[in-house]
Amino acid sequence: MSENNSISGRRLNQPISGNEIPRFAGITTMLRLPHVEDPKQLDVGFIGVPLDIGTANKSGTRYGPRQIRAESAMIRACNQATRAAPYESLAVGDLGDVATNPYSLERAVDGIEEHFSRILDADCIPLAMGGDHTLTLPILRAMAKKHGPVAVIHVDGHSDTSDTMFGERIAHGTMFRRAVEEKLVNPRQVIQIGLRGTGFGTDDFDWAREQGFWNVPAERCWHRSLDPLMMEVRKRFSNTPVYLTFDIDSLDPAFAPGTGAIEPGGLTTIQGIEIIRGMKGLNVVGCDLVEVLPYCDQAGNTAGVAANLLFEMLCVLPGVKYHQARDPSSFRSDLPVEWI
Ligand SMILES: [Mn+2]
Repeated sequence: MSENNSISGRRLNQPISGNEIPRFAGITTMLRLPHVEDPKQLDVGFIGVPLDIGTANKSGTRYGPRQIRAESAMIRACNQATRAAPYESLAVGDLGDVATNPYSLERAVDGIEEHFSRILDADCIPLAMGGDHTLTLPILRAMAKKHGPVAVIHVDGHSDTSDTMFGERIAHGTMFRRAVEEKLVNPRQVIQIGLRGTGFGTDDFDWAREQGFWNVPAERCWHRSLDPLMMEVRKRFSNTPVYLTFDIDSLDPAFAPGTGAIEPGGLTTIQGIEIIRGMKGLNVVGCDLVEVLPYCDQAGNTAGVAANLLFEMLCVLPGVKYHQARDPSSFRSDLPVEWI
């Protein structure tokens, strides 16, 4: 195996550097990685899922993947804070989009499951870009076929455990109830972080709690670091395949206004990063980032934050190479260590 190959023997790809072709030029792919058709060539693949017909209110998340790709052009190859260098050990690429049926949610959902089953059969870890949150249900169906029931870290402003919406069983607020009914998840290994907002009743979140979900409301996260929470998550979710689903509306609308169901009092961007970095060491088998709505995202911040969170997800996948941190005293010994 040459040093240009990943640990699995696949060819390593490098994103196009901003010093080679300007960031505003070239064909737009996720993180300026090559567009690859065949998942067998990749350890990790980004997949766009342009879907919005599961949405209850503002539509337009079908344009989310394209906007995330556009804003991802700013992201460089290495993680300076954690010293992760994902492209040095994993073959990563952009697998393009699922051809979602724009007229039938049921058919779109079936098509997404089939698409992700093919990717999982190729032993490629999927990082999905939405798209409305409905897309997580077919991905969990594909995951359960491959891995059995998975543990889920669900970061969201909402529980998405309604029985029906407008009488429909498949919608962007019902996925996790279906996932329990279909035994795609072990309810005692589902954590929901960031839930808040008004309810149809005062007990909307109780069904999930009754199933055994670990429900961490946004209010429990206010004014504090989520590092200790993630330490507990790592203890409970070790030795099991873990799936991360990150709804961008988990973040406060101050940080991520470009989404269709905003709720004030949400997580900070910093807390979102803490959650993802806190997953390092878990057996992460896939992730998604959903509900980016470009027409409400006037400055592109929401898509830019989403792209960076997806990069952070890439950096905690099994097999990522981390460089050794430098000893702070090697820079200047008389500086206070906690501030450098
Ligand atoms: Mn959601």
